[in-house]
Amino acid sequence: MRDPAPTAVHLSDYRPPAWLVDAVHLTFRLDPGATRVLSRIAFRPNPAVPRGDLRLDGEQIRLISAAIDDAPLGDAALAPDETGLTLPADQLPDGPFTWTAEVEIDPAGNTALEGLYMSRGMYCTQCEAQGFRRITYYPDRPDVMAPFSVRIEAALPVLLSNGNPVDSGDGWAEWHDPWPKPSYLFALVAGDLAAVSDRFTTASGRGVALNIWVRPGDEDRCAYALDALKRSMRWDEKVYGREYDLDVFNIVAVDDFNMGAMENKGLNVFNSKFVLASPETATDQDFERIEGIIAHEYFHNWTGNRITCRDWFQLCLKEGLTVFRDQEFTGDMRSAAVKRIDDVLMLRARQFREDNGPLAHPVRPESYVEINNFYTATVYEKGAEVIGMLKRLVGEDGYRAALDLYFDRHDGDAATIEDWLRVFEDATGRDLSQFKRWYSQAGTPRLHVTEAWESGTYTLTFRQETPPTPGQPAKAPQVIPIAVGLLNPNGHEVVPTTLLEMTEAEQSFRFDGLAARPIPSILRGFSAPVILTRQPDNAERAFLLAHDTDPFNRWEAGRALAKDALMRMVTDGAAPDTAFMEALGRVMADTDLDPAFTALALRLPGPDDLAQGLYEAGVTPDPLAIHAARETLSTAIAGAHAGRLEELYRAMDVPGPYSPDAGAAGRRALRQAALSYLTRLDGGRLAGAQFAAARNMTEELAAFDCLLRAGAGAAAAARFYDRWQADRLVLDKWFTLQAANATPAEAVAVTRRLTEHPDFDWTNPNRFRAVIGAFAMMNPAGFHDPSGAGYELVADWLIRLDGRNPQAAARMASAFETWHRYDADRQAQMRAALQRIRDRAELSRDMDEMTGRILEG
Ligand code: B3K
Ligand code: ZN
Repeated sequence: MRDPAPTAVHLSDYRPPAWLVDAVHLTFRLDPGATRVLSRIAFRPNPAVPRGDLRLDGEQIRLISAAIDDAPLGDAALAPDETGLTLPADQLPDGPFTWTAEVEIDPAGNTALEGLYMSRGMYCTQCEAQGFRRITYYPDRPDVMAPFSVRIEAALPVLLSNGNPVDSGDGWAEWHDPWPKPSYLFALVAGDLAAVSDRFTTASGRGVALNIWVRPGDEDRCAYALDALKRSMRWDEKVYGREYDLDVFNIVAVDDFNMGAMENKGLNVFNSKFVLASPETATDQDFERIEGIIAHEYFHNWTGNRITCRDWFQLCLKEGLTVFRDQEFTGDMRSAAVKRIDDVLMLRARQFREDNGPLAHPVRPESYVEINNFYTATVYEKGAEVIGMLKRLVGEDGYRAALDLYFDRHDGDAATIEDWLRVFEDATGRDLSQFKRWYSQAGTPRLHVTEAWESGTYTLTFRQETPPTPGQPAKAPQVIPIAVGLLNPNGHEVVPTTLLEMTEAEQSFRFDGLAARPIPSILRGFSAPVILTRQPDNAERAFLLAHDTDPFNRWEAGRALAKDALMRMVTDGAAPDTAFMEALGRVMADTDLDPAFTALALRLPGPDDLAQGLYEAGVTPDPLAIHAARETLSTAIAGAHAGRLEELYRAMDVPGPYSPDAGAAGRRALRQAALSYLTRLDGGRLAGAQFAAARNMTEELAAFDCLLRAGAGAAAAARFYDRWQADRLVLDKWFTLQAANATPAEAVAVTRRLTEHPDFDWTNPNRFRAVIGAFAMMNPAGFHDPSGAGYELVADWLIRLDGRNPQAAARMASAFETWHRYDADRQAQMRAALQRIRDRAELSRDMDEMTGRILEG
């Protein structure tokens, strides 16, 4: 049945709860098809608001019985609707009372993977954002916080919930979480699991037992996650003064999971992809992501759990801040410069794309139909950028003072963005009312620059403008921190990084006393999430690539050269730009550079980045032409630098046992970049040799990738499959690379064939993403096939998935968010595919909202 007519929830309608919860006791009698949940909840009237009804959310659960203060409620008093039940104020006791209820739920039949569900024989939960209401009747909103006690009964060896273990026996276990928490942080896991354990002593001397729970057999793949956890715990103590606050910290790896991981208090649940790693099965990139996600979920213990969100509109309060914190952590563990470049690549690829299309929304949205649709790049990544800007504006000390105040003032609270900004104002004396627009205005500001030079004075004039976004036709000027440095024509820095604070629509900044007209390095470190429209000539870009002291802008200059070369190839049929290739040669020859940085410089702008750039420049992008230009330029680079590439390939070999550290990973990244160019010259000879002799998954997968791209991957694909068919996570990579690398002409057929493979278990979110997600997001030339067959294929699968797992399906609908960029035929095909999804008889609320917004925006 189609979901009931979706209604939007508005931030402006927020009302505090009429009833608060003092304690929650839950008993679970686990059974795959009929789990019983007994709840005992102590309610009391919220003294801050007038007496009111008590609304208990509940969906897809069968109410068996309920009582108030142990007096059973008859059927008449209990009339649940589709989404819960309301207990009218006049039928409730005047003061505190206890609600008890027994309900039955069906974990095995729960394919949405929200609430309590089963993953290959294991029980697990996912409650954020609104999954708890599928477990029992409860005020399922983040501003209702309570301590939880949980008893689990099941004939399974491992029974876990939040907090500290209290007691256990044969077939049962009890847990108590003393820290008041909202229901979205509740978790339960039960199954046949093995632990890899360690201990951590906090700065104040508290001993903490650390466990990573996995399926028996996976124990040898947990060491890195465990190490990353300990480093995260220490880092949060050192950098933010935050200690862990329970006796145990449990992490569980689950195979069927809709997202990356979940920060449930004391019991993090992870997609197994972001826990399990060994040198043979995981790449350097996997190791880095595991480190970052382990840190992210751990950091949520303070930014998210101890201080949570008042309502879901405040999601960026915990997500933007926690992303910012995990970015800082990775920057400290690895290279800060390389991390910044990686983050900006991701921001532009995902958030700018979102911000410049029909799904654009503010970092703090003002309304939603399905909150799960708002776990977006804007809330997460732009949310983190906004915090980075705040930190730049108030400085290191101001930031630390504000954060200390935040933790002091709001520990135990369900807080808002207003609370967050107020601690910065109180700690630093700054007025942030204009800055607050970053939270309410959607869209990526364009920053235009003009320069003037007159007798020793150099003036930069900036003009900001943000294009209209859905529901927001006009924008007011925002506070833009612009980090600028100036170089003299000899390449020496004459003005070191200076932070200009732009607050007006148009504003000038003067630099006096200069001997010669300087070359500006603007937006150093990508100091604000804006699009700088300035198009310096290529000589200036090459100059900055050679001399800028800011590593981000140095890389940015190279990227601008590459982008310009590619865009001219696409629009004017230009030949590969020799000046760009020479500049790249100089980067390759510079042995002072961090290999990880050089590897990034060798990576050409991605197809989606180019499509965005062309559209921005008023040109309708043709994905096939973009693909062809990238191919041609890559081959030209290989030809022009064959000797140097071979030398890099040899020099960047990392001998000895594998270590995932940043230094070794950076060398391997550069070596693989060289291999991918060299494959264009030798048809895959070197890649074939590397594939045969690979010492770790990083080498094996990179070689396989090169062979596929060279059209010489059939034998490698067969071998890789034979070797790894029993390993779910590695097999996902096998699927992904084939869908992502198929040539434009073959991509639809290849992807369709992959979906017919016996190992294509589309009900597993990782596997579905590995094939359909990879095709739709990583193979734009295939997805945008002029016949429309790529859109059809993805739409068919989204229709199918929507019936089973609406959240995962709706997320992937964003593959269509770029329809407005393309030619009339493609636009019509993309819109028709979206419409076909919408015509589905049982369209989910998730998908209804996503496709509706994409089509209307
Ligand atoms: N907070 C979770 C995301 C939950 C998504 C719900 N649709 C993971 C994270 O951001 O850490
Ligand atoms: Zn998070």
